[in-house]
Amino acid sequence: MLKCKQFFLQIVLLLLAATVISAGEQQNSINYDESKVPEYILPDPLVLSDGTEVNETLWRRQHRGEILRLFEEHIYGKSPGRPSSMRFEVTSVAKDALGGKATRKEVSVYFTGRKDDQKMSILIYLPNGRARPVPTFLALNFYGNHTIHKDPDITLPKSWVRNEKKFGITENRATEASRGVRSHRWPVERILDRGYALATIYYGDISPDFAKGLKNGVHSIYYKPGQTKPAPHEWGSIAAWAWGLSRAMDYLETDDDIDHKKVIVMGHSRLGKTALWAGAQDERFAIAISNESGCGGAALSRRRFGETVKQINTNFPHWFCGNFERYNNKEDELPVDQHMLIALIAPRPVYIASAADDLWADPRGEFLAAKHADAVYRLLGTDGLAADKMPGLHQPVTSTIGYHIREGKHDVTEYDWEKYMDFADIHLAQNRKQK
Ligand code: GTR
Repeated sequence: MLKCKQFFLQIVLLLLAATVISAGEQQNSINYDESKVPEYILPDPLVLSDGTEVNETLWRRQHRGEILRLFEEHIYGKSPGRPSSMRFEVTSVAKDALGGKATRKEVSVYFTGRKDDQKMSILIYLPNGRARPVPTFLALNFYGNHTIHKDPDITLPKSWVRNEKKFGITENRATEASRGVRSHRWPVERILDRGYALATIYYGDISPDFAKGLKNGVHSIYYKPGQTKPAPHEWGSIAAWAWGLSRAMDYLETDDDIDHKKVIVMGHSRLGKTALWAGAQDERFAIAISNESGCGGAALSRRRFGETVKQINTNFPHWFCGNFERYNNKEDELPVDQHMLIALIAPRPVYIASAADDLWADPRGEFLAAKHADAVYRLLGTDGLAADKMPGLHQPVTSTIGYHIREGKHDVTEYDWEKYMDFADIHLAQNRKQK
């Protein structure tokens, strides 16, 4: 019996050692040293493969579409369009929410038109006492609409939620315990005071964020009989979340309280990647904002600094399309890099934000992608990015490509929001007097 126990213990120790070594190896293979960034050549968004230089007409008529298709085919996967039978239902309107400051609306989007099928819920806060329609921030959230504010009347999501003990989520179900737990990332009152509306959706309503979850979310509406996962060129989760943002835009266009020419799509981290992809594909978004989106978002993949293509495809195999795996450790073979994603948003304003301690997301790579999108923005007649060098901490750049890096870690702070609203004030040319 004793021998058996010792044997068992040895096996456990061996397994443990193996895990530590492989975690260590993984850690070592992540580069945080600027001097070790390999040399790389970025694809030029303004030169065709046969050497032809792209002028404004060629960009607008042809080349923009070609680049968009490369991102679809190799990175995010192709998404379907607007479902023909989709329906919206305003399920509640409270004109005296948040102590009278706001009108709160909740809207159900039934993707197939059927109430008992796939649906998402949009939570909207409109500022009271302001002329309508109002410009609006649209952003997905990570744990449910009820986590962005303590407001007791926000409906809890019914879809799968990631377990998080500190938020009181244990059985993949939202509970009362998580009301307001993420409110520090959502300065709702301040957004309203500055004359903006906020629309938010729980991203899991669109597609639950785990590899096997692609069976359950909106993907399932589109599978052919017997299909259980997307084909290698079809949409992964990020594309599905971006698709959800476009469906929200479909609704916002019908809502007279919302200035649908002034909808700003914003997101943090994986949802920052999503906001950029949504902004790139859907030209109805007036502004796109990426908060620390990193690898597969604003950061250049070829730098291989912090999170790499291989890391992200290994840890999150469902985020991108199957084809993206071809580029694990082969970043130089990618037909595009992320500066071209930003360029797809041109000439609409775009804001890229980094945090100094968030090296995993490669702040310098995020800035450089913004910088290398500048040529396209200038070709289309804007002032591009008004910074040659990476600015210091808390020195926001507010040209048509905006950028800041703040101190601190991976998060969304009030500082970030203030800068986004300043940027929106400038570029939507309104609200300035009312601040
Ligand atoms: C990390 C991931 C990042 C970023 C982040 C997030 O684990 O490696 O690319 O997306 O998650 O979304 O919070």
